[in-house]
Amino acid sequence: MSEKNYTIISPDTQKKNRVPNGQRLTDNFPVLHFNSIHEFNRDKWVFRIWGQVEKEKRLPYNEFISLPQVKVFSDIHCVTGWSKLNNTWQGISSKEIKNLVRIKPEAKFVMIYCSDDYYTNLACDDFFADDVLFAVKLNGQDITPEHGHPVRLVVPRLYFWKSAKWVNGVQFLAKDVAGFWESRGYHNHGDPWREQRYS
Ligand SMILES: Nc1nc2c(c(=O)[nH]1)N[C@H]1C(S)=C(S)[C@@H](COP(=O)(O)O)O[C@H]1N2
Ligand SMILES: [Mo]
Repeated sequence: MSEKNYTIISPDTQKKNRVPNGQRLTDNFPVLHFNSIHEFNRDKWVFRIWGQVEKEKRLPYNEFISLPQVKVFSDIHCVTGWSKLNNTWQGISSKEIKNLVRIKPEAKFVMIYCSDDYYTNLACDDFFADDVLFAVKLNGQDITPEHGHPVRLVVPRLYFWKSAKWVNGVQFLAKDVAGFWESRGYHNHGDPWREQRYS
């Protein structure tokens, strides 16, 4: 595993006011999901990249965890109103996907899939932002089962429902499709600085 010895700073952490409207700070880390915690099986776990790509790719756990890793310093803003600042995540940059598959030019969106049947949609521009990663560690420790072990996506600039836990796939799409919460009243984009909470 190669590890870069610098940390990517999510730009929102450099704002003078780091807490968006309607949010309050917490030092706790609440656990929120609609289903039960997914159980990790190292031998069965597969990360799949498919859709608008030249050739579908499947990575077993050993291959996925051997990809180059980065660190990202970022804040969390949950649509339910809590924010948690100063998180250092470690994991695989979303940009690493570009080294694994050839993405077709018509791909403009992604759907992120999880082993608990959750899914969430992102524009490629948001997905490939510098501070987006498939995190395996938080503050130097493995991500705990309730927070998404072994892999969770972290999208620092959007509300935390876009940060899918127990991630096991990325599908590239030419047209946007609403995710689990996005098709149940949550905003399609989810920018906390514009309070894009519900649609
Ligand atoms: N796989 C999966 N990821 C998920 C969810 C879920 O139900 N399943 N819930 C989302 C929502 S609505 C929130 S607020 C955050 C909560 O993350 P946490 O439990 O680590 O605080 O996870 C997001 N990722
Ligand atoms: Mo949420």
